[in-house]
Amino acid sequence: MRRGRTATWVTQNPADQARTATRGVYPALRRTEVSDDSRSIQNLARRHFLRNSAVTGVAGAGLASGVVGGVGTSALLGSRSARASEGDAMVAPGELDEYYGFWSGGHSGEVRVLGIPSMRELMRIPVFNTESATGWGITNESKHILGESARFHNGDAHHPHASLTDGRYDGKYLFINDKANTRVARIRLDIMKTDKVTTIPNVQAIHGLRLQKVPYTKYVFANAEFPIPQINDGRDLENPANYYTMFNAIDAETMEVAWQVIVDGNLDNTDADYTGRFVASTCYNSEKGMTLADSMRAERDWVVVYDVEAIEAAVEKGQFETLGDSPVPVLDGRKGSPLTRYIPVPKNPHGLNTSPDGKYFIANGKLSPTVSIIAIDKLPALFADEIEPRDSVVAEPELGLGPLHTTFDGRGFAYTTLFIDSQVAKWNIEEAIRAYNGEDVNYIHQKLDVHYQPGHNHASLCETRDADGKWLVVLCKFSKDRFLPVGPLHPENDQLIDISGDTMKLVHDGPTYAEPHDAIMMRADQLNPIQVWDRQDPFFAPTRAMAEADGITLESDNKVIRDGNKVRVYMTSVAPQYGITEFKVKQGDEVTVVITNLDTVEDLTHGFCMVNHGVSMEIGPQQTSSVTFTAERAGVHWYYCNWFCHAMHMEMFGRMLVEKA
Ligand code: CUK
Ligand code: CUA
Ligand code: CA
Repeated sequence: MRRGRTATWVTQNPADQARTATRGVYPALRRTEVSDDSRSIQNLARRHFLRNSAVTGVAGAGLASGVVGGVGTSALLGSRSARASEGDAMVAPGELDEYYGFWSGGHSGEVRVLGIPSMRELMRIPVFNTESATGWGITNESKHILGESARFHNGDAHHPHASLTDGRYDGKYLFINDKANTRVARIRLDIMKTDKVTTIPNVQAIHGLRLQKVPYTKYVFANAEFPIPQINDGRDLENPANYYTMFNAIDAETMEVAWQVIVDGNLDNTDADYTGRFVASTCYNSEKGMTLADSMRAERDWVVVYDVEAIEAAVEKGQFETLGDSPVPVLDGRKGSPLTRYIPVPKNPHGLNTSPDGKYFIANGKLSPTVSIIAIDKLPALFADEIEPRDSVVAEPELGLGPLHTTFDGRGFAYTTLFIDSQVAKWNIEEAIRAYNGEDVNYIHQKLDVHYQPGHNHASLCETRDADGKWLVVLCKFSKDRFLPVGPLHPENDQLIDISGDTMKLVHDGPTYAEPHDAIMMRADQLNPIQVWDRQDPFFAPTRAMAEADGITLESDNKVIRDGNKVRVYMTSVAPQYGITEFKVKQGDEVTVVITNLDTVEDLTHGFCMVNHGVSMEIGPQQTSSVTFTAERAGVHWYYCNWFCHAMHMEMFGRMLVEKA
């Protein structure tokens, strides 16, 4: 018991060091009375422990292991006892998690599925990356989905969000942005595969991404971050005054861009409201600076609010232009436009979060120790020009240094990450509004050290009406000393915090790779993925169409079809055998191998790997997968199954015989 506690407190020391070290980087920031005061209880406790535990932290380990019976290492004991003391974060072997977590894989370009609260990684879903195991970016099906952007092998995924109906997860889709190559992707949650990828025209670097919550996810809203010349064809290279970026709405069903709105400044994060009418984005570079210094010049930047209904009406009336070859309607939402309003907020704001009661947009100040609370019910008056933009800001509580993102427990509390302080602040929204109106009320209820430099945080179901205040994940950018060292590149540290009680309790450290940025959690009962593919699944419909044109029945035929120098090899697979174990082609032929897995058993996936050809793919139960490559070299080339499927899995092989040209 004691050991777990001690370990936690001892390792908090570097947080102080990190805080001191990073403070110098942000000279514009000042330490506030509020944050010091509100931390005093924590600080006292921590200092008390630190004084005593610098020694006992190490010595205590041995002591504790003696007491408990010398089971395993002291580190293991530490985490076990911490879990035991915090209650139900432990999910026993064979038990299932309560929540799905969907994690961005950051600049790995993928999405990961976790179980919460165990934090076990359940699956990886390749999206913008090329992936060896499933053949994503290698198979014809994935290349068809990636389209023209299949030539890119990198991605930078930040914001995974799941489709909603009436403000609740409907279990259909997950969407995610690619900042690196200006894309938005959709994942089908029934098969947990990417099924659409759209490159957004006329803009560069899709960053903030959120979904329409009400009445349903008709649109995916996506912020393009960097202003560029319009049209970006070599004109205005050295004339930044003519650079603009755009706010984008993508039709969630067709994944085509529905419309784009030109804005002033740049665009960072975004979120939608619970009426379906308003969406808001932060802008950190209202200065339209081309350098870091320029982008920090103003004391206030802004939140830009979009009136979706007004934009739709304008599109309907044809009040738009198109740019270059792109057919997408482009509307002018710059200052003075009836489609937008610009609300000044301090300073280089970052995260933008809608409270689950639908009342507020909260913009996180980053270079200001404050967050700005915008009352959504004042926005109709703002768009009617009955009030000034700043009149919609109903409070601007000081929380600490470097507020980046805020999440909610559905009980009136908000949780804001403080990047520079390496803390999460728990505060009460209504109390913060009362304090802003002059009442003497301490709206900050707790600050918890996290390890270290947190970016996003996300409480279970917080972006829906069902926010349940059970678990909070905090995605820390630095892990420093929290894990065994693995070289100069460190994992990030995604921490799980129990927020079901009055105080936040850290229950798990989760190393993750390549900066996940953001994550969501969904109740397990809100999803129902299938176990075996539907033979009519649209995922491999183009392959089925090709087979039909060749007169092939995928479910039964094992045939080689020659079409000039193109060879199509259609085969089935049943564990542990391919339907064709030998086929002959000529050197230089373009070979397409199409495999239909006839096994119907759950979890019985086959693979196909052609040795020395850079070819491998997954074929799940009842799935059809295909891959095309050139038979460049004469000789014998073995192929084999690379997903362990049967006792005779090693024997699941065949030969491609390539005749000399
Ligand atoms: S961003 Cu990375 S911590 Cu791309 Cu949502 Cu804030
Ligand atoms: Cu089929 Cu291994
Ligand atoms: Ca700025």
